[in-house]
Amino acid sequence: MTHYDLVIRGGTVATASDCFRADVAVTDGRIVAIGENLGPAAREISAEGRLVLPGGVDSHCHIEEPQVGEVRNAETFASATSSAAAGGTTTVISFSQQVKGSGITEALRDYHEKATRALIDYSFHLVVTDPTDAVLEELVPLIEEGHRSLKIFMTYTNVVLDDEQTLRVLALARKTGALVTVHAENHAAIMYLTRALEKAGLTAPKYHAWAKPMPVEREACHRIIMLSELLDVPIQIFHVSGAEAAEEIRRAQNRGLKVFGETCPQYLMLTAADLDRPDFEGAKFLCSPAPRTTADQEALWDYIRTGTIGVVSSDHAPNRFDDLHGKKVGGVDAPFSAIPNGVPGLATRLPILFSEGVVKGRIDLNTFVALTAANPAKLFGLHPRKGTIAVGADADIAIWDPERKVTIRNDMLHHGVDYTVYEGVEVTGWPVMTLSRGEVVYDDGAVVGKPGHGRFLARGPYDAIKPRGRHVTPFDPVTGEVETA
Ligand code: DUC
Ligand code: ZN
Ligand code: ZN
Repeated sequence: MTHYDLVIRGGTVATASDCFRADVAVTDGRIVAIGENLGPAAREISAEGRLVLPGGVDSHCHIEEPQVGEVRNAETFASATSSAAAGGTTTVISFSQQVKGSGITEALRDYHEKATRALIDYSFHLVVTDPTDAVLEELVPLIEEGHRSLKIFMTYTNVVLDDEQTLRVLALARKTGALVTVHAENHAAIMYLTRALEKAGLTAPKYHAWAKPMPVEREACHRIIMLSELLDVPIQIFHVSGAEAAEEIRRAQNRGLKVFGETCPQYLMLTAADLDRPDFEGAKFLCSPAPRTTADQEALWDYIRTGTIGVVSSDHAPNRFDDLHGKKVGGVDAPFSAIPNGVPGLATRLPILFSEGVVKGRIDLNTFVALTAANPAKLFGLHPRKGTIAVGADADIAIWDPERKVTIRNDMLHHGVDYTVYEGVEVTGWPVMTLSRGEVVYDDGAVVGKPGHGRFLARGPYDAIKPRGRHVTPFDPVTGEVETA
């Protein structure tokens, strides 16, 4: 007689806090038992010599976003989630865009429709580009129905918010219970530097890093921290690229503020020198914030180890390279300011971090699980359903061969992009099987999941988004109340 739908036998289970040898039993898509010598199951998978890890939670990826001008997002939900699964990730959080001047609801409904083709579970951040009274009102029921995170930009023409608009979004997040995620760079400074570089004839991809130097990121981090402190709203700062920006977050955290930091593998692996590769190849590495220095990379590892940076996401930005709707939208002589920003990374996020982090001794295995699964799940209200191996959790599991040596090639990544910034990089450790709610979606090189298996994850109110209840003055600017002594 079988007891379970599935047992994964004899692996080393690792969570954000523990590491132990055990069988993991699954029934109806959930983990129902963890222990030694669990009873028989309809399907048995041997994990001898393997690691059994929670599937990754990638809380920052750009998937099937609407075309902007001539620039096309190279993924569908089917391709992007295939790629995620191939890299051991089982949950993605992507972005529903508000087109300035139009509402949010319709775009969100369209986006939900597209996402029904996902192979793995997903949730959305709502991008707010135009926080008018009407838009803010429209957001309330959308947040309440489970879209518990907003995204705002401090740069990029067409989407940038000024400080007053930012405060309006922060206030709404406090009132309704949502986390605000932030792209932090100083827009006016970037525009000024870009124009000055163009005037000087310095327009090759490498000058992207000169138009967006660290001070523009550091200042924006400082400012968004100040604005969020004024209204007592938790925030996450996206894609921290180096020491000075991370230091702003550390100082805020030391003062007790709920400011969370994220970085991405590209900031641990690339430097500004990569933008200087010949034949327009530098465009492949162009992302914002810009890649920095090797000293910044080492500093980021320190900020990861000490917990200032708690999440490593991909910021998967699927612009094809050899494509007039991708990196070459402005031609191969285009100035850096006309090159779409971003690098792909859904499939490589976990193997790069495992190899560079765990195998090279920079972080331990529990920290790896925390950074890539447990922490993003907690920060975005998905824990303990996602991000851990525990009885009652969804059976989202990645089985790893910790010793497998793989030379990364674009054609093994199952994404819609025609390049990877890690082409030819050798890593140690690779996921050999990925399960989403107990279904195998990736099996040793082959994506075997079905589009439509993935489900939307509605998120209720949760701990990380609770305000601290402390105000800069006795006046709470969000509620209008005055504290009495
Ligand atoms: N920067 C962004 O802000 N978004 C997508 C990719 C990138 O590099
Ligand atoms: Zn960004
Ligand atoms: Zn992004």
